[in-house]
Amino acid sequence: MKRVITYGTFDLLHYGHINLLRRARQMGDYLIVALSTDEFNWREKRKQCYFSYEKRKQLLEAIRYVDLVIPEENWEQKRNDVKEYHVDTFVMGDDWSGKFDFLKEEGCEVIYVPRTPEISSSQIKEELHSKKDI
Ligand code: C2G
Repeated sequence: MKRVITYGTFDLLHYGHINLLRRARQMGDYLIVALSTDEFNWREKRKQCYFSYEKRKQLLEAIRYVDLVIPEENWEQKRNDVKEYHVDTFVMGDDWSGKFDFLKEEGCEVIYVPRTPEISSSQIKEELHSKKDI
Protein backbone atom coordinates (compact mmCIF):
# COMPACT_ATOMS: atom_id res chain seq x y z
CA MET A 1 0.00 0.00 0.00
CA LYS A 2 1.43 3.38 -1.09
CA ARG A 3 0.94 5.96 1.70
CA VAL A 4 0.79 9.69 0.96
CA ILE A 5 0.85 12.63 3.39
CA THR A 6 0.09 16.32 3.08
CA TYR A 7 -0.07 19.24 5.56
CA GLY A 8 -2.21 22.33 5.83
CA THR A 9 -4.73 24.57 7.55
CA PHE A 10 -7.68 23.81 5.22
CA ASP A 11 -9.81 26.65 6.64
CA LEU A 12 -12.97 27.58 4.72
CA LEU A 13 -12.53 24.43 2.63
CA HIS A 14 -12.64 25.27 -1.09
CA TYR A 15 -12.06 23.68 -4.48
CA GLY A 16 -8.33 24.52 -4.39
CA HIS A 17 -8.01 22.31 -1.32
CA ILE A 18 -10.10 19.58 -2.94
CA ASN A 19 -7.91 19.63 -6.07
CA LEU A 20 -4.83 19.21 -3.89
CA LEU A 21 -6.36 16.37 -1.85
CA ARG A 22 -7.59 14.54 -4.96
CA ARG A 23 -4.19 14.76 -6.64
CA ALA A 24 -2.39 13.69 -3.48
CA ARG A 25 -4.69 10.67 -3.06
CA GLN A 26 -4.22 9.70 -6.73
CA MET A 27 -0.48 9.35 -6.06
CA GLY A 28 -1.07 6.39 -3.73
CA ASP A 29 -3.60 4.21 -1.94
CA TYR A 30 -3.91 5.96 1.41
CA LEU A 31 -3.87 9.70 2.20
CA ILE A 32 -2.95 11.16 5.57
CA VAL A 33 -3.68 14.86 6.17
CA ALA A 34 -1.71 16.54 8.95
CA LEU A 35 -4.06 19.37 9.90
CA SER A 36 -2.62 22.50 11.51
CA THR A 37 -3.97 22.96 15.04
CA ASP A 38 -5.41 26.32 16.08
CA GLU A 39 -2.42 26.91 18.36
CA PHE A 40 0.14 26.11 15.60
CA ASN A 41 -1.72 28.31 13.13
CA TRP A 42 -1.68 31.29 15.45
CA ARG A 43 1.83 30.77 16.93
CA GLU A 44 3.61 30.02 13.65
CA LYS A 45 1.45 31.41 10.84
CA ARG A 46 -0.48 34.17 12.60
CA LYS A 47 -3.59 32.59 11.05
CA GLN A 48 -6.88 32.99 12.95
CA CYS A 49 -9.06 30.26 11.46
CA TYR A 50 -12.77 30.73 10.88
CA PHE A 51 -13.39 27.06 11.72
CA SER A 52 -11.84 25.40 14.78
CA TYR A 53 -9.49 22.43 14.42
CA GLU A 54 -12.31 20.03 15.30
CA LYS A 55 -14.63 21.50 12.64
CA ARG A 56 -11.85 21.55 10.00
CA LYS A 57 -11.03 17.91 10.91
CA GLN A 58 -14.70 16.92 10.59
CA LEU A 59 -14.87 18.50 7.11
CA LEU A 60 -11.69 16.78 5.94
CA GLU A 61 -12.81 13.38 7.25
CA ALA A 62 -15.94 13.69 5.09
CA ILE A 63 -13.87 13.90 1.92
CA ARG A 64 -13.56 10.61 0.01
CA TYR A 65 -9.86 11.23 -0.76
CA VAL A 66 -8.88 11.52 2.93
CA ASP A 67 -8.16 8.35 4.94
CA LEU A 68 -6.70 9.76 8.16
CA VAL A 69 -6.42 13.21 9.77
CA ILE A 70 -3.67 13.84 12.34
CA PRO A 71 -2.72 17.12 14.09
CA GLU A 72 0.10 19.30 12.81
CA GLU A 73 1.50 20.92 15.98
CA ASN A 74 4.93 22.16 14.86
CA TRP A 75 7.16 22.58 11.79
CA GLU A 76 9.55 19.84 12.97
CA GLN A 77 7.22 16.85 13.10
CA LYS A 78 7.31 16.01 9.38
CA ARG A 79 10.45 13.88 9.56
CA ASN A 80 9.03 11.81 12.39
CA ASP A 81 5.57 11.60 10.79
CA VAL A 82 7.08 10.16 7.61
CA LYS A 83 8.79 7.46 9.67
CA GLU A 84 5.94 6.79 12.11
CA TYR A 85 3.27 6.48 9.38
CA HIS A 86 5.56 4.72 6.87
CA VAL A 87 4.90 7.43 4.29
CA ASP A 88 6.10 6.90 0.69
CA THR A 89 5.13 10.25 -0.79
CA PHE A 90 4.88 13.80 0.60
CA VAL A 91 2.73 16.22 -1.43
CA MET A 92 2.25 19.99 -1.10
CA GLY A 93 1.12 22.85 -3.31
CA ASP A 94 4.00 24.53 -5.16
CA ASP A 95 3.76 27.66 -3.02
CA TRP A 96 5.92 25.47 -0.74
CA SER A 97 8.21 24.36 -3.53
CA GLY A 98 11.64 23.27 -2.24
CA LYS A 99 10.80 23.87 1.44
CA PHE A 100 10.49 20.19 2.40
CA ASP A 101 13.06 18.50 0.14
CA PHE A 102 14.92 17.31 3.27
CA LEU A 103 12.27 14.59 3.57
CA LYS A 104 13.98 12.82 0.64
CA GLU A 105 16.70 11.91 3.18
CA GLU A 106 14.06 9.71 4.84
CA GLY A 107 13.50 7.87 1.55
CA CYS A 108 10.27 9.78 0.96
CA GLU A 109 9.25 11.05 -2.50
CA VAL A 110 8.58 14.83 -2.34
CA ILE A 111 6.12 16.27 -4.87
CA TYR A 112 4.91 19.86 -5.25
CA VAL A 113 1.77 20.28 -7.35
CA PRO A 114 0.60 23.55 -8.96
CA ARG A 115 -1.72 25.55 -6.74
CA THR A 116 -5.24 26.12 -8.01
CA PRO A 117 -5.22 29.73 -9.19
CA GLU A 118 -7.46 32.53 -7.91
CA ILE A 119 -8.80 30.94 -4.76
CA SER A 120 -7.61 31.00 -1.15
CA SER A 121 -9.19 31.05 2.29
CA SER A 122 -7.84 34.58 2.91
CA GLN A 123 -9.29 35.81 -0.40
CA ILE A 124 -12.71 34.38 0.54
CA LYS A 125 -12.57 36.21 3.90
CA GLU A 126 -11.51 39.50 2.27
CA GLU A 127 -14.23 39.36 -0.39
CA LEU A 128 -16.95 38.47 2.11
CA HIS A 129 -15.74 41.28 4.36
CA SER A 130 -15.84 43.86 1.56
CA LYS A 131 -19.33 42.68 0.48
CA LYS A 132 -20.52 43.15 4.05
CA ASP A 133 -19.48 46.81 3.88
CA ILE A 134 -21.70 47.46 0.81
N1 C2G B 1 -3.65 24.93 -2.03
C1 C2G B 1 -3.76 24.81 -3.41
N2 C2G B 1 -4.44 25.74 -4.12
C2 C2G B 1 -5.04 26.78 -3.49
C3 C2G B 1 -4.94 26.91 -2.08
C4 C2G B 1 -4.23 25.96 -1.37
O1 C2G B 1 -3.20 23.85 -4.01
N3 C2G B 1 -5.71 27.70 -4.23
C5 C2G B 1 -2.88 23.92 -1.31
C6 C2G B 1 -1.66 24.51 -0.59
O2 C2G B 1 -0.56 24.64 -1.50
C7 C2G B 1 -1.40 23.46 0.48
C8 C2G B 1 -2.82 22.97 0.82
O3 C2G B 1 -3.67 23.36 -0.29
O4 C2G B 1 -0.64 22.39 -0.05
C9 C2G B 1 -3.37 23.57 2.10
O5 C2G B 1 -3.31 24.98 1.98
P1 C2G B 1 -3.40 25.85 3.33
O6 C2G B 1 -4.53 25.38 4.13
O7 C2G B 1 -3.27 27.28 2.96
O8 C2G B 1 -2.08 25.37 4.09
P2 C2G B 1 -0.86 26.27 4.57
O9 C2G B 1 -1.33 27.35 5.45
O10 C2G B 1 -0.06 26.57 3.37
O11 C2G B 1 -0.10 25.26 5.56
O12 C2G B 1 3.46 22.57 7.15
C10 C2G B 1 2.78 23.05 5.99
C11 C2G B 1 1.71 24.03 6.37
O13 C2G B 1 0.88 23.53 7.38
C12 C2G B 1 0.88 24.38 5.13
